[in-house]
Amino acid sequence: MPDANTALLAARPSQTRLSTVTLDRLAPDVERPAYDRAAVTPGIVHIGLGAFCRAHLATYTDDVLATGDKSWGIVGVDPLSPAIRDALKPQDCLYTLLVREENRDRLRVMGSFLDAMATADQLDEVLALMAKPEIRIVTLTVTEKGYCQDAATGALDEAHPLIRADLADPAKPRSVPGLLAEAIRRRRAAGVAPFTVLVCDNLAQNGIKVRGIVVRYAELCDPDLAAYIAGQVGFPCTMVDRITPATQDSDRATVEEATGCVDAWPVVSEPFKQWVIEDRFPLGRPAWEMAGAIMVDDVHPFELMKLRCLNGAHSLLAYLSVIAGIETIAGAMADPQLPAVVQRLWVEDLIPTLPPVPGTDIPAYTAALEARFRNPGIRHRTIQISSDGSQKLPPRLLEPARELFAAGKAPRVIPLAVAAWMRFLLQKDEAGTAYAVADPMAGQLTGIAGAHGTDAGALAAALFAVEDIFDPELVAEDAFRSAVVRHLDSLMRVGVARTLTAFLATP
Ligand code: CS2
Repeated sequence: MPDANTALLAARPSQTRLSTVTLDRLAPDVERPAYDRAAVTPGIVHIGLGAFCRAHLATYTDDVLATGDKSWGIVGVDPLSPAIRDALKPQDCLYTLLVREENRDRLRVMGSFLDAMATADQLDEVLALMAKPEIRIVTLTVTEKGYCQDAATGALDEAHPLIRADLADPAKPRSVPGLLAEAIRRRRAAGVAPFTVLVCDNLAQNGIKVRGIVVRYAELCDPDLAAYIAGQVGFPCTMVDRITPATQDSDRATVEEATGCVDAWPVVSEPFKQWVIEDRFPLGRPAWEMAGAIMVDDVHPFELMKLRCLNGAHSLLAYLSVIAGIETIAGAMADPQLPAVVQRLWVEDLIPTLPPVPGTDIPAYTAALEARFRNPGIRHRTIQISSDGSQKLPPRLLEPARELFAAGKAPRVIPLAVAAWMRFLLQKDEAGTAYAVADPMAGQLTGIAGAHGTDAGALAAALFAVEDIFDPELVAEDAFRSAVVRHLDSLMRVGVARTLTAFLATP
């Protein structure tokens, strides 16, 4: 990650930096915190300081703070690098959210993050904060791979290097499961009731899964703590949604021009946002429903709909687009064929796997998704979405494929998405331009791709054997294997456009 802070300030030394004292110098149409930030106290520690939480959790919480409940400020913790902390601290953790609608931009300075830390050089401080009684919720956006899971089963990957290191020295955790377990251990030792853990990443049954991961981690280092976590700590499931592409330098320039202040790390998002949360918070929670969150007893139907229809379609579009040299999701939706392929993915393979979703008309939901994908103001790069396929494919596409086979049907479009991912692992698009595969399993996966090159059958067979990704039950289905190989062979021989033409010609 670039050190935006240093680069930007060096480039524009005379400009006004966004901060508490410069808030009143912002352009008049910029929305700013409608409450006295100095009176707000922290109630939430958020792990993972990327763009998504700063567009989503931060907005809902900012709205709650504006209603007068001052006890739910957020302290952000970066478990990877200090870069975002270092960008935010000199601006008193204020930053600009640039909401891009089709015809206009809306700017809002967010105040709900009160402080920012990084475990790289502040681990003790972070653990001490997490042990304080006023911290009642720990929220997380660390991406799928951040939980050190085996993606195919969702269980703790006990051989993960960070997990092995943490098990050898649990008081100095570097992994997310290790951090949560150690913080809960410290609270328990101090007689402080445990915080609620709210996982805001795109995992199926995210709370249940991460609870299993943390309990298993604790079993391996402190079985008594494991029993305590299993019995006492709440991990409600939640569905989160807001399309938030990674910030580009051009966004920084747009924000500076529109607000009149330099912001080292603004965030760009679409207008839409959705949050569905299981209402199980023993130590209380912000009244997020006042900001539009939906509190329910069971998140599962909502989560399946979003994870499959939105994220599954994103993955399909991302792999086909990267190979074809299409840079953004909006660009993919302007392709003559890709929107029709996405429609078929929804109608033929994904919607049939969904249970009824309370209060939701699923065809209207996918129609709205299509409009969101087309938003020309959002430059959501397909290479960004292509990252971590080993973690994303199982919940988004492989699990629904398995369910279709279990119901006696064969998926029609999912094999094409899987083939596109396999072709993507060759690290060269159709024009011969090289790109890097970003994935925790990149070494193994690109090694396999390199060894089998252009032999579709051999490449698919070698990848199907990777049980961390593929459920053996699914790859035992001949119809699945042969469809993937057929599409992969076509993608390699004739490319994306002709493969899609042939695909769309078949009923
Ligand atoms: C995307 C998600 O990068 C990806 O894999 O599918 O980040 C997606 O944009 C969000 O989940 C939308 O809520």
